[in-house]
Amino acid sequence: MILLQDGLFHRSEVHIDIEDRGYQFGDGVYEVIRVYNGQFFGMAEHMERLERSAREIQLQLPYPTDLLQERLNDLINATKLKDGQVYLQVTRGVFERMHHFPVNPKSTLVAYTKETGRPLDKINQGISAITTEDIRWLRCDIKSLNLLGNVLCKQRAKEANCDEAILLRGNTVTEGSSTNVFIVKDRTLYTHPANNYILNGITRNVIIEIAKTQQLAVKEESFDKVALMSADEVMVTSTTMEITPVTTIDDLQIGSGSPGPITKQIQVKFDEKVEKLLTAAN
Ligand code: DCS
Repeated sequence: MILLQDGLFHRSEVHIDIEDRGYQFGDGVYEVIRVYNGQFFGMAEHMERLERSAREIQLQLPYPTDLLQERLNDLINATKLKDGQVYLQVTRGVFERMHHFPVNPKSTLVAYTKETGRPLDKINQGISAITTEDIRWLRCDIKSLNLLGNVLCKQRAKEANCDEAILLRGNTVTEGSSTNVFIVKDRTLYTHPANNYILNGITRNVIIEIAKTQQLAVKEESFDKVALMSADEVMVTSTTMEITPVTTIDDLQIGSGSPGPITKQIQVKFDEKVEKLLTAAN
């Protein structure tokens, strides 16, 4: 089942126009929300970020986010989704192709579910990454459908047999192609500040909260490639990758070469939050 505007339909019944501005311009915003045991993780934060992204591109959501939450609940009930994710996007709707906004646009909202387990192998063993130039635009804080820069960077990683591309704007590490990046140095976590150069990840903020409860210092400060490569630990975070250690970057070992103690400590606390949902009766 697919949520289209405010109704549920079978996929074969859903028609997206070739002149939908999402299709032609990437003119829209999206969210990926994790579902554990049939329950949304961080729903309020995702709705808040969706509203912010929409506001920043002057896009009107078709209805308020409290209603949207109800519809998304209906969607996961209808699809009986237990473990997986919901992909949701809103575009500026259908109009004869022209760059500027149409008058009175009618936005298109689509959401669908996908069953996926947690990437436990990667979470436990770590991944390798490359560094590559951050070729994206200057409003990476907006969760826009325009992902070509991210796509090209991720493809580079794939061609190098790596799982993630860590992006460098000049000499500054911004984030991953689909993740936020944290480094640990002397028991302090560093991550790029939440400004226009990165997406302010929901998982990123959960990690910052966890670190604080663990008496670990967190500095939302930018750091350079030397700091990245000489970090004690590096981790990438996202809704789908959760907290994944990075053990090799550009073929060089990071820290001990295996997931580090601070990363593991934060993972344990993150798992406790997930476990709460996994054991909740519903
Ligand atoms: N940075 C970028 C560029 C992202 O695309 C994402 C998430 C993140 C950071 C992490 O944000 P969350 O913690 O809120 O997920 N990318 C989503 C995506 O496109 N697929 O999965 C998650």
